[in-house]
Amino acid sequence: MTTLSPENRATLESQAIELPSWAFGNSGTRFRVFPTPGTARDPFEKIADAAEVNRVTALSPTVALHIPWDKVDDFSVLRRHAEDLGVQLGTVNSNTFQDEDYKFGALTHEDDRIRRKAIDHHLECIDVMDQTGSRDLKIWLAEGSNYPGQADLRARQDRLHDSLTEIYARLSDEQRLVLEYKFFEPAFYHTDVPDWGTSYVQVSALGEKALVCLDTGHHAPGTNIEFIVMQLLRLGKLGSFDFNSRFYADDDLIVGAADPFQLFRILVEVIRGGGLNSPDVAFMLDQCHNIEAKIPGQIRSVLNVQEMTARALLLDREALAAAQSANDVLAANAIFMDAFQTDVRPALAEWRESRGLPADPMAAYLASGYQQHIEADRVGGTQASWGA
Ligand code: PSV
Ligand code: MN
Repeated sequence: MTTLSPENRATLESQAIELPSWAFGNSGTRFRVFPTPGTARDPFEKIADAAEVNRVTALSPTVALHIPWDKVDDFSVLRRHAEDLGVQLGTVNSNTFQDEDYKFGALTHEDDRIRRKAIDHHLECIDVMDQTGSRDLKIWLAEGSNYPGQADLRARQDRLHDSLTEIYARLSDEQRLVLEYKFFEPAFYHTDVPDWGTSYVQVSALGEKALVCLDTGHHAPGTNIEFIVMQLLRLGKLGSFDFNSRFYADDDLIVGAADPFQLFRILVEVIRGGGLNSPDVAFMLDQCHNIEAKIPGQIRSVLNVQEMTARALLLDREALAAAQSANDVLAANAIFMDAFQTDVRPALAEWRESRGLPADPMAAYLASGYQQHIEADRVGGTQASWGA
């Protein structure tokens, strides 16, 4: 059986993967949102569900919020609720994609009134961060156009810069802004932040507290994502990950499910670039569980990241460096594949037990009775949903 060195155990013990509150609400596609028994009905219940994931894995000490989905009267009460359950509130996500006013843009809008409204929404998100103790404001913009000629691409970049400058100015010294890019959807011809280069250009113009967020589902098929990871780490501008996996578009499936090898390659570059357990890089999930049970779906996700991290830590970097400098193509590739092909599951199970955690967190959750409890208990009210 493969064993984990004390050094690798220490690295794995510090690993933290933030959970998205919205993973615990119902979701679906534009065709149908499916309800599931026991789904959380408010942010308090979402956080309780997230805390279950952390209880059996010790991998997810923080939960990201989405505003206004997770708006509550008093965020200090939500914060205490989280802390009582052993977790903390994390990244605050803004939302300018569900308001009628934003049909033609938000931070890029040509109408000053609408742009003002969108900027104010972000300032409100920072007010929330002050109360929750969150460090990061994550901005994803659903802005763009559907038809060539529809929009002045250049003017929109300039307005985006102006809007972001105002939002950035409101951040405290401890807070950061991360700008997420996505090459299409909901706009189909152009989006205003389509790629890492545009995000990099925009955040670089703001200052040190502005960084790029890389969502693994936001690239054209075939994109070499690990190259982007390498480059952003090299530039000191990788602020966070939104992990998920995809077969076709922005599928938001369980990370590591569609392409485990890609996740491995990404984590190899994360480690190579000093991004693992670095305070500068936040690891988050951005997923939806449309048809599978949500809490086990999140457990599976964080375990997938842990497993691939363990495999990436096994990479014999010295041997790899030697093979690379000798231009020994096949030896280098074999060393790389050896690490990827290693089954670390028994070693991880044994290590978990040695720390007083369940060897098999999925089984422990299913045996805990929590699922039965929420299904019986959460009757009535409106189940939380991805906006629908
Ligand atoms: C957009 O597709 C996105 O990746 C952004 O992060 C949003 O906040 C999130 O999905 C909503 O699920
Ligand atoms: Mn995302």
